[in-house]
Amino acid sequence: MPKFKSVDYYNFDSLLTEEEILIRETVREFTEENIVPIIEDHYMKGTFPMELVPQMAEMGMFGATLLAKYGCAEMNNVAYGLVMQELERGDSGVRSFASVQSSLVMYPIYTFGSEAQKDYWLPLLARGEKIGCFGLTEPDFGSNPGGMITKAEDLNDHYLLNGAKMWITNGTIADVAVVWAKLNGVVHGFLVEKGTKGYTVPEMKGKHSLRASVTSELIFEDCKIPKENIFPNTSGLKSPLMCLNQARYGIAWGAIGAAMGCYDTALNYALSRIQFGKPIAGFQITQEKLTHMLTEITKMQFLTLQLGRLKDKGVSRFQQVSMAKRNNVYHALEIGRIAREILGANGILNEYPIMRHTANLESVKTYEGTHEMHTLIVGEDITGMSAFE
Ligand code: TGC
Ligand code: FAD
Repeated sequence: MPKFKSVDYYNFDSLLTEEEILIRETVREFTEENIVPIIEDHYMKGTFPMELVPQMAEMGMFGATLLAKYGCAEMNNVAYGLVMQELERGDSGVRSFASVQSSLVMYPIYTFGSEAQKDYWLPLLARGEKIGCFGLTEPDFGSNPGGMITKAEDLNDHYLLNGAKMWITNGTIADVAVVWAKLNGVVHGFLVEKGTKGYTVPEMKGKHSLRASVTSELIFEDCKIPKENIFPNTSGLKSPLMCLNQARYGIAWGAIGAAMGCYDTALNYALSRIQFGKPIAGFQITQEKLTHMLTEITKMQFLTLQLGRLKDKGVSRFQQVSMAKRNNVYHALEIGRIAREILGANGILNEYPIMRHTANLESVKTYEGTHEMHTLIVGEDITGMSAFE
């Protein structure tokens, strides 16, 4: 297959700094050399490519926006977003791994943790020597996490944790889980370490999507959690929702990468596949498809760049993050499906990345708030009326 060519129809790069471009190019090369050659094999086997983790850590991909004193790269949010874009052009599972480690594990430790929790965990997580996961969703509470039933009791010298989480990315391979549970009816965050008695982490099997990613249940049966493992600085459900903003932001960028991968593959294929005596790229219907794909990618780029700039200034709002996650994943999935059409039967083969990206995006559309949840979040913002209940 021809080497991936940058998708930049509107001179998007002129809005980036040299450093942002350099970071993007470095990760693009990493993806090309290290993810693309191995990912189909992992996807078919249903395994996560752990061999990528040390190099991802070395390149500063974990907790990339956090402080250097914890071993992090102190990138701005736009550079971080571009990293997510390039990783997801490789595979949504690899981007998910980096998202969870950064936005859902390191961010809450950094934001809500004690000094001791930060000093101990952040450097280890940044170096990829420890892996984390984030447990919010429960079997009976997905879109409505506020209803969670996982419960902690204060037994003076420790907390006792009971309950279950489901659909947890990295669960089985994680050394530490950030677990959200109710203590006296209020949501709090706890660090649950691998090996804690009563804590089991069965891997969930049978996925047709995100196969190169570990997804697990977390089960807590009378787990004794040391007192020092509660986050001291949380404020109810709002705290896990703040973590979701970070991850949703990364997903908005990541979806652009998956869409670019599908578009680039479809364009190359259309230029070389001959039917009725000419390349299928020369038929009007194919051109309409390519035009639609490129237009949507271009719109995504500008929406997300502006969101990143607002975030860097500290003025982005969570509803804006919802709009970008909703829009970009929706159109990335649409682009994946159109790309599959352009490749005809070849579109279903794992020789091309399209079916994998498209299947992955089905999960991405659901996790971190479903498309419908983001519609209602923006809808409430516009109208002042909540339509959740
Ligand atoms: P609600 O009353 O609306 O909110 C409670 C308080 O939180 C505030 N808030 C937020 N703050 C920061 N960021 C956000 N995104 C926020 N959303 C709400 C809100 O203003 C309120 O503050 P205050 O001061 O008034 O108390 O809460 P609700 O229970 O009605 O929930 C609303 C809803 C639906 C928006 C929320 O529950 C939601 O977002 N549901 C979707 C659940 C979800 O996204 N789960 C994701 C699980 S993690 C995951 O999927 C990881 S995938 C990992 C990977 O592999 O990449
Ligand atoms: P439900 O909430 O049961 O929703 C089912 C359908 O009903 C959806 O279409 C939804 O939009 C719709 N719906 C629900 N309520 C309303 C309403 N009020 N109005 C209109 N429509 C509504 N969670 C974590 O905590 N950590 C993780 O690391 C994690 N990783 C994941 C990895 C994968 C591969 C997947 C698939 C999920 C992961 N999740 C994780 C869980 C994910 O966040 C949830 O699946 C998601 O929030 C939706 O919850 P649900 O699947 O229970 O769907």
